[in-house]
Amino acid sequence: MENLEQARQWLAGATSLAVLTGAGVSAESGIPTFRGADGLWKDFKPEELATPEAFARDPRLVWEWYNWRRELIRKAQPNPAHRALVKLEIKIAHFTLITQNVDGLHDLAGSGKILKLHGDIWRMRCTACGANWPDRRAPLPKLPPHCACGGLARPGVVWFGESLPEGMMKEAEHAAASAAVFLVIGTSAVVYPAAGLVPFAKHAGAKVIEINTEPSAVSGIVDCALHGPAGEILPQLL
Ligand code: BJW
Ligand code: ZN
Repeated sequence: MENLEQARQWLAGATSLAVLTGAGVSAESGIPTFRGADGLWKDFKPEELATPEAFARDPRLVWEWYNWRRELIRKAQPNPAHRALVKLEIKIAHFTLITQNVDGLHDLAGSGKILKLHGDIWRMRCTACGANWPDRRAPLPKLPPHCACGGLARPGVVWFGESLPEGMMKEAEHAAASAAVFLVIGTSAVVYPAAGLVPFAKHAGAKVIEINTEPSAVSGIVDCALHGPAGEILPQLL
């Protein structure tokens, strides 16, 4: 049976679905991915900027990267892939959306509960008092931004070496373990613990379907690999 038809059948029969998305799901909205040819900013790799050490060394440089990304994201709109996931949430009784993305495009498309493993680029956190607050300004008027207490503010995201938001991996694992179908979309699946959800779901018995333009680190273990842009493939699965 053709892969697309197989995936369609598994989804049509599923009452529980967990979805893991990565940067590729927002690529067709014009937001660059992290890795690959377009994934670099001024020759820095994400591993060199998305760390607490980089921020401690040069908060302004790290904020310049986030400011640039906030400006790009602010202009972006959800694409057919984000919208197809909203339709799946309406259709399937037990649905969990797990995302590594911080761009907020799943929210904008209308998805309900979203497990944001790596935080939210539209939130700030004070490195001095721990306060956290929303801020949608792009560009920011002054870099680096500060908290009302005078402390240095940082983006409300999860950097390498930092823990994910409390309890969130447990919720994601619960969803992966109880899903009949696990959809993994637009992620290179090299960043942990998020990438570990794929073998976790597979071992728990889910049918794993991948949508990606390229092979990823988990392509070898998925049950069905659909090669192409998420915005074109996902709507065909409904
Ligand atoms: C398309 C497409 C289209 C394009 N359609 N597809 C186990 C083993 C080894 C290492 C570790 C481990 N456990 C933990 C680690 C360390 C580390 C880690 O994973 N390192 C690896 C890189 C080796 N992990 C951590 O540090 C994590 N924390 C943690 O584990 O805490 C516990 C702990 C604490 C202290 C000590 C030890 C443990 C935290 C990870 C945080 C990641 N943060 C970032 C930045 C977030 C904020 C921001 O956005 O600025 O998250 S890094 C960056 O990578 C971002 C992404 O969410 C993440 C994943 O990237 P993603 O989404 O996969 O994007 P790409 O670009 O890689 O891939 C895009 C894909 O789309 C490609 O495949 C394309 O082909 C595809 N595509 N167009 C469909 N149209
Ligand atoms: Zn503060």
